[in-house]
Amino acid sequence: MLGRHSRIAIAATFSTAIALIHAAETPPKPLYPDAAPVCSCESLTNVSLPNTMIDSAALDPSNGWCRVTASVTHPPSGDRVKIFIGLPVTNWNGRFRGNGGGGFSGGSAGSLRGPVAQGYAAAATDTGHEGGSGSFALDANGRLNWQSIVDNAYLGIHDMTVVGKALTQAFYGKAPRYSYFVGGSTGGRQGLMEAQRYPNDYDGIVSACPAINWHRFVPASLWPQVVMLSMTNFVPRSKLDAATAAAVKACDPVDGVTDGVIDDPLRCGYDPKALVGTKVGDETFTESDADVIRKIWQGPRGADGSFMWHGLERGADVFAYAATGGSPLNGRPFSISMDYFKYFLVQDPKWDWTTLTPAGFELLWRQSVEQYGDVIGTDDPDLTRFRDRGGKVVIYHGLADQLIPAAGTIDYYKRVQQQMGGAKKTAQFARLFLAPGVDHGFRGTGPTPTGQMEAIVRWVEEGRAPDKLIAERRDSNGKVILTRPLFPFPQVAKHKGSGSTDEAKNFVSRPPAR
Ligand SMILES: [Ca+2]
Repeated sequence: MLGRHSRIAIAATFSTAIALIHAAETPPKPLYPDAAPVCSCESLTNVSLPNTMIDSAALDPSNGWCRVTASVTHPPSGDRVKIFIGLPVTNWNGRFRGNGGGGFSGGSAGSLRGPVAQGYAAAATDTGHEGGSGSFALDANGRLNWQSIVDNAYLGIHDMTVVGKALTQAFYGKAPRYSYFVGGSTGGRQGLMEAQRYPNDYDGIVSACPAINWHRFVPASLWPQVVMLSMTNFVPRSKLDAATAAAVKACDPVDGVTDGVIDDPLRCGYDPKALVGTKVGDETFTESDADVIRKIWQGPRGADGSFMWHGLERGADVFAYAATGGSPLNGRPFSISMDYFKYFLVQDPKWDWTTLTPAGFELLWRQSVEQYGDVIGTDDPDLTRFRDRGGKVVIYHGLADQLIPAAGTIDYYKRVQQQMGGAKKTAQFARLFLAPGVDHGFRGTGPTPTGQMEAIVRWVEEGRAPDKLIAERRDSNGKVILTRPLFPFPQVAKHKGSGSTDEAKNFVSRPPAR
């Protein structure tokens, strides 16, 4: 029987990756020390904004904030983008903060708690539909609902930002001095979409494990199932885990520190054929098993061998996408990928994925690139307008991400560098930090990145760019037991050769080994 709980945990990871961002945050200092509301919370229902309905505005008795809900529509469509806003009554810090969602969920009111407690005027949105299903892509007649798709892809977050800032200004009598967007996974994608499409919305963006390249990587995430189905070999978790463990064992020491973490998985070429003939539990690892795992790591390829998309890095948990179990063994596609095929590509909620051939998969993948690239791809490297208005962005990604291959984010960042005048010029406003050994929720054998929010605030408000982030591991009592620096891509952290490998100060920034 397949572990139902592990599937739920993975889905939760996809949407709550960003929760970790708040863990070690220090509240930023207030920009307007005498800031106070200039009107009652309830009176915000009278604020008039185009195509916007203020549904409610009231003090929340549980925490004393002013809570507002609003809806935006786009005539002649009858769509309804719901917006949640939290305004601190006593300790507004002078800033606005937009908060991202996860998976197909645009965001939630629950995400406001942390930011508002820190004094931000904060907003989130459902981007036009409730819940985490992709079914909103089809209307009642089973046809593509483009308004709904566009609301989710980019328009909802922009609406949220416009309405959120306007209500902030109405409540305090002055506009927020700085605005930040923070999100992970889909939220990371939403942040970069804002930089690409609405560059005036935010001064600073924190984009964690961004679900950019959506039109390529989301359909690509069905690839492990396509491989196993077409080879009639659903590989059990024990063998997938054995291959991951063997790859880690082989490539871990290459970075100079044997700690169970592959610092640079993109240069790990471990081939699972080394396992062929060995025993994994009661079973023998076969040639075909090696083939399946090799193809999952490689990523989807066309019938002619052409590159389609990146696979998972060695060291990432292959089981997340394979999800094999049951008797006889079969696989279960990742829910977001499955919804995308059903509602966006095949446009048939009853579609049976087990009818899919590699050729059919390739066709649907190409349809995705063609049909949705401009809408939700979020891979436009031209950030000129964002840079020119003074915008700054911190992107970070776990190198053992089991849901979004980090290689896709690296690929995007390199294209930004190319488009924006090279590595140096790009580093003046956009930096990428790769975190070895951590997954989509920034958990794992490696330490968890911290201080991203402080980094972006310092960069935007004081002009001090982050030269590193510190990743840390804590024990069960919350005590920090290991720290490691993360340097801006492409630099990597290299142990000096002396001193504890558990202390960040013993690592220096180096170009990656080639
Ligand atoms: Ca290592």
